[in-house]
Amino acid sequence: MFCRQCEQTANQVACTKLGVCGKQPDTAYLQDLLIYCLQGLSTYAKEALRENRLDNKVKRFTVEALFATLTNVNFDSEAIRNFINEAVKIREELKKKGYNVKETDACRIFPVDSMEELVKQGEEANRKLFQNSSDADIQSLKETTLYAIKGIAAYADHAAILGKEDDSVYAFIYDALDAMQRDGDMNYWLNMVLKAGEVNLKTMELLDAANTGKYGHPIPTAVPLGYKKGKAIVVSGHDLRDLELLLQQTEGKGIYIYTHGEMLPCHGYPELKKYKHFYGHYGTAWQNQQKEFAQFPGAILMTTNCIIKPQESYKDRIFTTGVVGWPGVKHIEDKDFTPVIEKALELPGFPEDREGKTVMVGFARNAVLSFAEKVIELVKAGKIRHFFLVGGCDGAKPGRSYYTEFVEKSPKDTVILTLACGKFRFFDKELGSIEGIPRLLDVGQCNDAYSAIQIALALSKAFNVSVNELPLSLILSWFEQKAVAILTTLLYLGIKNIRLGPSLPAFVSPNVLKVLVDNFSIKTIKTADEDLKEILGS
Ligand code: FSO
Ligand code: SF4
Repeated sequence: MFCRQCEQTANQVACTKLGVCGKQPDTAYLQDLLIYCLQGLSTYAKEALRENRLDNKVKRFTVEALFATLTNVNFDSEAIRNFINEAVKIREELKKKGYNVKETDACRIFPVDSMEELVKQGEEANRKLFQNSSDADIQSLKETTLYAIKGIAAYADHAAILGKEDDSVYAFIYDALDAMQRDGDMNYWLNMVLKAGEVNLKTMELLDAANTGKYGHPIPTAVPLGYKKGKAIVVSGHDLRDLELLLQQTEGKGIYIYTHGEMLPCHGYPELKKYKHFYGHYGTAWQNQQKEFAQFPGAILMTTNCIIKPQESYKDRIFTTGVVGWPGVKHIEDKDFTPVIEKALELPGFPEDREGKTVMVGFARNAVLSFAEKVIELVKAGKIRHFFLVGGCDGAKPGRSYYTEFVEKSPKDTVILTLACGKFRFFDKELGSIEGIPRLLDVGQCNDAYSAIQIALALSKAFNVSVNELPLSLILSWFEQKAVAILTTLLYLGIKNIRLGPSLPAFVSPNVLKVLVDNFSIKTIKTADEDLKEILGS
């Protein structure tokens, strides 16, 4: 296998024997074959969409299939095989419509029945996708585009589930997947990366409209970290609709619902927080799930990334849904969560109440902009010196303690905006407030990066300066492909001086890095002390 799509890739080069994430080589090859088949499908779908003749089911299928190949989403070879077969079936149906396309090898591949042979086809696809290029820079930019597309697909899927779609997003996905099979110079591919950023912004806007349209604008809400005596289900991943359905299906059943990881911000949405049995938050970020789920006395539901190998101690009480999969773990196909509910009722639940700390969520764009005037006043009066956006993914590497230290050491006249699961390194810290404005503002999930961008744009408008001139620094942590998509959006918006860690993507070649440094002054994190000093000048 050869996979280097995420931050924890082996030796910061590539996973070649087994994924550090637990992905088996066979599954990795099948995922590559799926991407390859999606490329072939895109060659026709692109034309069909241009002529407005593409069935919506095909669009939805495409983003789901891409989503399944993100890090920590689907480890089930059988599920990936089904996606492959479906992709080729759709491609053949489109082919029959007689579009005038320039066919590629990926337009002609047919999956074989034997799993062993199918994996061999995947090996060949892997070579073509990742090891065939004589130009490391083009390869690097093609991969950056591919991973950004995977991130876009994840956001597009979330938005589509709530009824928000836009053909321009699908059109870009098909165009880019088709283009990857062809040539193009460095400039062409640099533009493609920036275009991915533009399309991702549009996709995140759709998702923001979908979430706030359906569940209301998040409002500042205190979320208990303790628990209630009684039966329990913990929900992880990112999907608001799955949580809503579970809340509806568990109403009056004597079960408390807890969030885990990136589901924490769900407590801020009016249409979700109205459920009395939607109690609190359990645990921290995804990489701690094995320990945390083992201790949870109820059922567990994984709605999207990030699942990691379920331990024997909870394998019979964890469930997947949507595009998530793990071999041998019960998958809820039809959103009837009865098996999860029955399992929770069988299990002991928490034996007593435990009062814990609380954390605040709900500082998305609407809430923050409601006190923007006060913030501007405080900035003008010198009471707020600087804003930091400390956001992004969490992960297992020790270098990530940088982010905790950075927040702990940030001076008292600075405000920290945060989003995504990286915040679990400091989400329960008491940072106090500045004249009533909390110093730590949780904007939401990684899926809410759009909200953070809107806050930055509103501040830049209020101060009549560009975002780059604001007293704002972006301190980002990345892990998987949604973060790649967000990064391309920040580049598209011309945001400079981003500090990125804990390490640079292995798929960024030295020349591509040079372009990023020369044009966007992108930096890797140093130490918290050094970076704070460099930013604040003291
Ligand atoms: Fe974290 Fe995982 Fe949300 Fe990522 S849960 S690491 S960017 O999938 O999605 O922040
Ligand atoms: Fe390795 Fe990340 Fe790929 Fe998993 S997703 S195989 S950890 S690079």
